[in-house]
Amino acid sequence: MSTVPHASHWGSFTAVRAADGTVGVRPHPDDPDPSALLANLPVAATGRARVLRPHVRRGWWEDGPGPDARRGRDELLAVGWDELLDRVAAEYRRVLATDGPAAVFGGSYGWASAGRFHHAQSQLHRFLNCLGGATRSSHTYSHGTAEVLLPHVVGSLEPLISPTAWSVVEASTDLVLAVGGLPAKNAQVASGGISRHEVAGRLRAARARGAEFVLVSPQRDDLAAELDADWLAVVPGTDAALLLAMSHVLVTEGLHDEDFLRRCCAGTEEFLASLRGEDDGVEKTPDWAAALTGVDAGRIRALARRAAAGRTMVTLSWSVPRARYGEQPLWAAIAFAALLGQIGLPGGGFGHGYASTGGVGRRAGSLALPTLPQFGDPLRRRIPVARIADALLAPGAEYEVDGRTETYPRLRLVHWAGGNPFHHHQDLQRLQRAFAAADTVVVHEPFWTSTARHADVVLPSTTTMERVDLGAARYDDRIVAMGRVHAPLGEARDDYAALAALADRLGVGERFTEGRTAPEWVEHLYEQWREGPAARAGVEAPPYAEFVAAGELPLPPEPVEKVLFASFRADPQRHPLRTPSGRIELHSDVVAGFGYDDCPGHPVWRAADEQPDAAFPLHLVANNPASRLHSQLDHGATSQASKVAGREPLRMHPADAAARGLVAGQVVVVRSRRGSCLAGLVPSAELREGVVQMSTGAWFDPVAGAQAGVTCGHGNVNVLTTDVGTSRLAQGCTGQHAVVEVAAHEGPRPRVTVFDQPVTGGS
Ligand SMILES: Nc1nc2c(c(=O)[nH]1)N[C@H]1C(S)=C(S)[C@@H](COP(=O)(O)OP(=O)(O)OC[C@H]3O[C@@H](n4cnc5c(=O)[nH]c(N)nc54)[C@H](O)[C@@H]3O)O[C@H]1N2
Ligand SMILES: Nc1nc2c(c(=O)[nH]1)N[C@H]1C(S)=C(S)[C@@H](COP(=O)(O)OP(=O)(O)OC[C@H]3O[C@@H](n4cnc5c(=O)[nH]c(N)nc54)[C@H](O)[C@@H]3O)O[C@H]1N2
Ligand SMILES: [Mo]
Repeated sequence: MSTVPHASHWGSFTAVRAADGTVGVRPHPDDPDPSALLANLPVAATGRARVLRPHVRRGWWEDGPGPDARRGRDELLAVGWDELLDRVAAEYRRVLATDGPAAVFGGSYGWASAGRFHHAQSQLHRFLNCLGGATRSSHTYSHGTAEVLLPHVVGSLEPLISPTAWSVVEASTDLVLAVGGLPAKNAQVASGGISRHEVAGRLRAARARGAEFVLVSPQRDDLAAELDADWLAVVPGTDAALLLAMSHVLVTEGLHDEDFLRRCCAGTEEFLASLRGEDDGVEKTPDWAAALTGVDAGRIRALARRAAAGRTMVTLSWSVPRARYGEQPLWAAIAFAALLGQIGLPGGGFGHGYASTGGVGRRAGSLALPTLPQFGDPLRRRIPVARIADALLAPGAEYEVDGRTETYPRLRLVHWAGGNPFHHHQDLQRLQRAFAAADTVVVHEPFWTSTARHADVVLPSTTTMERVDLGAARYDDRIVAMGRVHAPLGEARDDYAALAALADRLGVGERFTEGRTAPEWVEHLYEQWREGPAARAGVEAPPYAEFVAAGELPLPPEPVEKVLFASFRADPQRHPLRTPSGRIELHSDVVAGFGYDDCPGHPVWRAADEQPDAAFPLHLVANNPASRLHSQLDHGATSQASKVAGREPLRMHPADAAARGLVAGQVVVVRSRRGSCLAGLVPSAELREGVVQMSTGAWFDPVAGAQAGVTCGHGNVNVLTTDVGTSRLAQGCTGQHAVVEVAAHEGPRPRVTVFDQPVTGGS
């Protein structure tokens, strides 16, 4: 038996390897609330669903590169690393010579794994930068809309990167108004690693001190039951209307803070005029909002008064803007908090994404971390991250984003490492058509995800447990010496090694590797950090060998009393925000100047284009899963334990189930205008009636789907969602919502095949 320290996005842990090679996982002893996701890890060492050899799609291997609708259906051939990398290098030379680096798409969005050196995107981006760059993507699926809107409204991303610290909320907030909730399930995870899960404890302590909670969400369990929250079961996509009506109450009842508005806000008059309906003829009263949100007008009034009566923290989850017109609820939440006048006071104001991960609000994260240099992107060509299918399908087409008109490049070679677009993107059948339009798709993956299955070239990657690395994240309180738990399975190689071999063939090998092996790089990054940022910050870090022997390096505690925008509030002249006015912009002349009717110059109410109707009467909430990180390790123990009849569970209010004659555990078919999937039914009174919920991340299984007469036989929600941006402003992801119908599945119930080894041939 051997024990090895290791780190993952959902917690630090000790891997225990038994004599027979099986791997077990023990949570870190310092973790007060370890994540159940740890139990998904052992499957990675078993070989199940692992890519064990390099593979190539027969059509590409035999007929050469080019658009091909067989992608995802063609036979895959197991081939040798060298002959395959020779062909990939030749394809790179061809594409670069004929179309230049903009024809390579290297955005490669995705969470990959923890580990500062082996981080897959960092490796791929460094490789591409050696070759002259590539078309990349801007912003994130997580909070891309905020990344575009917040700079216009508050001049920075601080509300989502480092809002008021949890410790301050715990000590000072009277009322937590949680729009989109503070779901414990999401706080299990923090990008790069998390050694102590603290959010549940913070919330409990705040409650014990006397803080009260109001939950605005279609789902009651978006806030722990022990917090005794009042639940406003809002209709999905209507939060902007609710917040505007609450703002209307503050103003009509004189509960707004005129001094704060005068000193710290700009565009107040335009915003107040729009609440009165002077722009669109609709006064934003509680009665108006009640009809849209499903929340009683009296409760809307009472909530606004309650928020004004004490110290109130308005929080908005990242999910709420991840929907059509998602800019509006975010801007409306900021405007409501501005009217309350508590921004910059301890425990008041607003924050975006508390509990959306376990890192938000945790530490200042001011100490720089060990980082692989990427040389800078010489091309600087970006598309909005969630517009990838548009770009592949419509080269040369114009689109608008954040006041600019841009053109999609002609993308020929798509190169992905560390992401799973056939999980994360919307309308997967459209994504299949988009992938068919590429000349070549190269994917590095440890697992046979659907993205790997839609590639021309599949390069088997190691998992973190097969390599040495540094586990560290901005919000975490230690650096973990991630040890190698077991040898690589099959012919898997580190992404670094695969890219180094490709770089060699393309004449940039020396630049890419700087002559170091992967373990030498890890030591080098640590030592550079130790002698640089750590020494400057007074952190006493031991030499690398000692660090590895100790297994981790605790980082000194940081002051965690941050109050967002405190200095701005105290003196807006001396500490202005980086907006044109230097203040919070309740109306933005810049945004208004773009002339976008789908995102005008101040927060407005916009109904999503697609509303429930006779054919598709149910709102679908397609949110992040409790039992895994996205699609990662969907075949792991915790994720598998959540499945119902072998499918992804669909939760539905018991009354909606009864109306359809559906019972618990039944296999159902979920349909939208885009596609259909199987699911396992879970009736639950935790949902608002008329709303169903299905998590993202079940591996897309079109093979089982075809046998069952649906698009996906397993339950990937993204066959149901719409591939459209939030608005012309942010062009953010809108995957959180769709409208659907659910019925009993009468046809065959094929076994889920997507975790099996694909049927392959030999070359
Ligand atoms: N409908 C809907 N869709 C959504 C969302 C939603 O709310 N609703 N949420 C969106 C959000 S917020 C996000 S962040 C995205 C997440 O989307 P992704 O980040 O793409 O999802 P992951 O499943 O984390 O994909 C990571 C992939 O990297 C692989 N991987 C892990 N380690 C390594 C490695 O070392 N090397 C290589 N080469 N590969 C590795 C994993 O096996 C996995 O396939 O999904 C988005 N999609
Ligand atoms: N266990 C686990 N944790 C994760 C992740 C994971 O995959 N698994 N993913 C991580 C990532 S990348 C991200 S970006 C974050 C995501 O963080 P979020 O985007 O905040 O999380 P979601 O779970 O997608 O949505 C949170 C809740 O919002 C509610 N909601 C949906 N629509 C509406 C609406 O219109 N109005 C209101 N008021 N509420 C609504 C839903 O009930 C849902 O449960 O989570 C991170 N944490
Ligand atoms: Mo995300």
